[in-house]
Amino acid sequence: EAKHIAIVGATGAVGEEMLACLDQRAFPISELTLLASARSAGKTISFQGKDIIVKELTHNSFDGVDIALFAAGGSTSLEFAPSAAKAGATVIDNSSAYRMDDEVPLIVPEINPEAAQQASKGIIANPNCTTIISLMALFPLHKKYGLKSIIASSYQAVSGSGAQGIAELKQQCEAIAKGEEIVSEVYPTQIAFNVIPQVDVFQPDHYTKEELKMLNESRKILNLPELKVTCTCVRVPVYRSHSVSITAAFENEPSVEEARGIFANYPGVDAKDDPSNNLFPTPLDTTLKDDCLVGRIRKDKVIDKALALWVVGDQVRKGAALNAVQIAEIL
Ligand code: A2P
Ligand code: 11C
Repeated sequence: EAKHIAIVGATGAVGEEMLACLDQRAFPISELTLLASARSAGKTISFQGKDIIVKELTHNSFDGVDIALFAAGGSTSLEFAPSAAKAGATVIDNSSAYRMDDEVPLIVPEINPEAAQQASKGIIANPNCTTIISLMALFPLHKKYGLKSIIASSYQAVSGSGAQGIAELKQQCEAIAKGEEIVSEVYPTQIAFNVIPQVDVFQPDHYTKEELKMLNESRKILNLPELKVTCTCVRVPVYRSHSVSITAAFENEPSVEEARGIFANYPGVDAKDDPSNNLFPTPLDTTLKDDCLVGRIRKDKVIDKALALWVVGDQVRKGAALNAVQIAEIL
């Protein structure tokens, strides 16, 4: 049965990708409501040959809406998601606002689709992008070997910061090429030709919020409350696709050959791993692609019963928009 879909943040980087995913997956839509801030009200966005006028988000935006996809940041979700749920819509929220709420399922469809039954508040949360991409590689291994711990470093694209992050990298690259002044507003320092070991804000324990999302969200999605996770999240001057370098330790001895086969046979992930031919995935390989790619798979030389690996995924797509649309498909 076709659904009335609303997108909150339709003019943003993730909202735009949600539209592309709905279209490409031929999601059955009876009506499409596009919402953003007052700044965008009146703009038109074309979808499947029709021009749709963007409306300003208000508490009364959700009459008749079946599924509301939220991609306008945490404060907008906190303020407006309850109104959408009250109007009878199921909210799929891309922000971090509700992820750790016990009454809100946190879902990666390839991992825990059954959790969608427990949306008692009418809200389902879409996990953090770095966490989704990491778990797309780790979950199939967990099923086989039993995951015990994760040590990770991320290499995160500027589109993770939305349209403004993309604009800042572009401005800086162009300005540097011309010998002009750079503008740094989104990031604490220059991102072009640099890397910045801070994603999201610092917490009292000197981890950043993004790093703690990897810990807390992985535990919730995998239902492994004792899972150990340590992570350093780094912003890199890449437009799109996050990469994560991971050492994962297991209960049972893993095998490199077997791991490659596991990825080849699991939906949403694939192996691209052939050191003898210099084959490994890079962010450009997954840009605009649905699947996450895993390479550099090897036995870790420090940690027992552990694999080192490199996973890459389009974080605007699988890390955000696609994952949200896949949750809508479960509904
Ligand atoms: P707008 O384009 O009108 O500012 P991004 O993540 O790429 O920065 O996009 C953020 C999205 O969230 C945009 O669509 C933006 O709309 C929307 N947005 C931001 N703040 C609000 C708000 N207070 N109310 C509704 N939409 C908002
Ligand atoms: C980034 N991962 O790349 C962030 C963006 O909790 O989903 C998304 C933040 C989140 O900056």
